[in-house]
Amino acid sequence: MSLAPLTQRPAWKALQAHHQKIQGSHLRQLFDADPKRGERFSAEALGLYLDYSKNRISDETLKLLFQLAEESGLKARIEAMFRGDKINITENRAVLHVALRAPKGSSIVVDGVNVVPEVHAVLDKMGEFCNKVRSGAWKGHTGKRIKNVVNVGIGGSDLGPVMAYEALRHYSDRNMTFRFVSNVDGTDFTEATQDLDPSETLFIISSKTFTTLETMTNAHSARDWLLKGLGGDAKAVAKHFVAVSTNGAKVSEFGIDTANMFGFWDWVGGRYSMDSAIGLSTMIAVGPENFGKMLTGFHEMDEHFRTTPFEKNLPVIMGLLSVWYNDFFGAQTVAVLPYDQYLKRFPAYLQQLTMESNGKHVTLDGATVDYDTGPIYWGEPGTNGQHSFYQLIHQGTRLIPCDFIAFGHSLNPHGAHHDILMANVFAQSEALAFGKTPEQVKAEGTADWLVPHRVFEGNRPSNTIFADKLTPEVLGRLVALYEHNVFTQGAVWNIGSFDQWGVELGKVLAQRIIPELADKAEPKLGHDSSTNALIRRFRKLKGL
Ligand code: G6Q
Repeated sequence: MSLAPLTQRPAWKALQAHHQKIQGSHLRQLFDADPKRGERFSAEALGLYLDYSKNRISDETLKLLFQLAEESGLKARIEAMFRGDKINITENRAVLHVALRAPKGSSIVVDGVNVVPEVHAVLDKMGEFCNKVRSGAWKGHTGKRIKNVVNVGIGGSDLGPVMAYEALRHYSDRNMTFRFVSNVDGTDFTEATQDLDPSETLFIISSKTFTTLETMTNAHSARDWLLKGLGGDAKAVAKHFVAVSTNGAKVSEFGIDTANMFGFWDWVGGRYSMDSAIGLSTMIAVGPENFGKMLTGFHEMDEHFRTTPFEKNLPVIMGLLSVWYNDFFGAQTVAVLPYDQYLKRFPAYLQQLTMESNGKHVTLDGATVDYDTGPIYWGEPGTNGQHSFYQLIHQGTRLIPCDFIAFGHSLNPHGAHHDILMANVFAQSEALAFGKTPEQVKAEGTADWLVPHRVFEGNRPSNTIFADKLTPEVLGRLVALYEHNVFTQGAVWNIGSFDQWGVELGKVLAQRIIPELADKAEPKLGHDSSTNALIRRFRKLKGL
């Protein structure tokens, strides 16, 4: 379908005019004018309640944003993704993370093949393997059971597994230790393994391509570490290494038996792969049943996104609100603030999901955009952030839309802790929206000179996502909510959300520099004067 350029679409133009009118309105006025606003501007699905009333919007804003989604062909794009069309056009690939959680018996066809049975075959194989490891039936080279699992991967092959392990730790086998090695900095590997016994340690080498420099470097160090610890018998590798990859040839070359390889497909993007075999560490930690529940949660959100009218569609609403702030208010970031310690790695996970997907400056047709795309996502769990960067959100000069995530029940109830936690999350969105006027500050007896410092302007927008408690299903729904939120944004901006060419240049340049750092003979450096000087200084420090 050929689309009008974004800034030429009627809804875009109408939103520009509308923004002029609404930007002067304060959330105080908007709430005063409609006593039911707090309930009216909410949507609920699958146990996730989204309160989006504390946004700088009116019924008219929403109407125009939904119209923009229509004019942007969002519906057709959603259908194209679910149908398995090759919507990742720069890599000529389908984008089918939704197939990873499709129930047994359903059908999604890619290049004439129904991929759902393949997905379930891998899940079954993962399940069998996990059960063997968890029960102790899988023995290490010296006959001991596996107590430690180390996932070696980076980017999409690391951030999802780390986040999911932390998020679902409550459900994990506490007799086992899980570690994650990603950085090529040798410190990461050393610290992750220094207290582990090699005879009880299993490495999962997670790499779609099995060529990624960081992961291969760490994988080789892991093999050296293991062989050194177990007396050098190369046969030990078979019992202590498994692979998650799409590249069987490279896996064999490394020395891992492909019987112990768990596959996935080129239609799974790295940052969308935590529910594929890349989640093997998650499955070992929480068991196949809980992993299955997480997949059910993902699938439920997929169906919600695919079938629900935009007005009630959680990812669509959130995606459009991001567009609203990003493009009309000039907001550069979105803060994600989970009020649950188990979600401490969720913002880091979202950084990749959102910014690698929508950090693009050309449209699908290759034209340079004349509007802003992907906002910067960041955050920390509450309440820690409150004692750190919230100051700027409350009283700084920048507009920072916030997503608060909260739960009705703690997984670790402890006296008054949960009430205190929840009081804080409710208080923060209230303070951001309504602030404190000079009159209110003065009425407290504050000296005149101090008043400006103690005024809170308010009118700072936020969403609150509220669920009962953090279960595997809820985690699946939450991640899929953000995946489809990102999809919605990308569809409006008409950009390719599923490639990541921007990570290539640095990789190529690093490969060129590696020998220049190691050469015994002074290399002839052909970089700019800054890079040349840095390389020379490093070589000097190395004593070369
Ligand atoms: C994610 C990216 C990227 C990728 C890593 C690891 O969408 O593609 O983060 O996941 O570069 O790649 P491998 O799994 O191939 O090692």
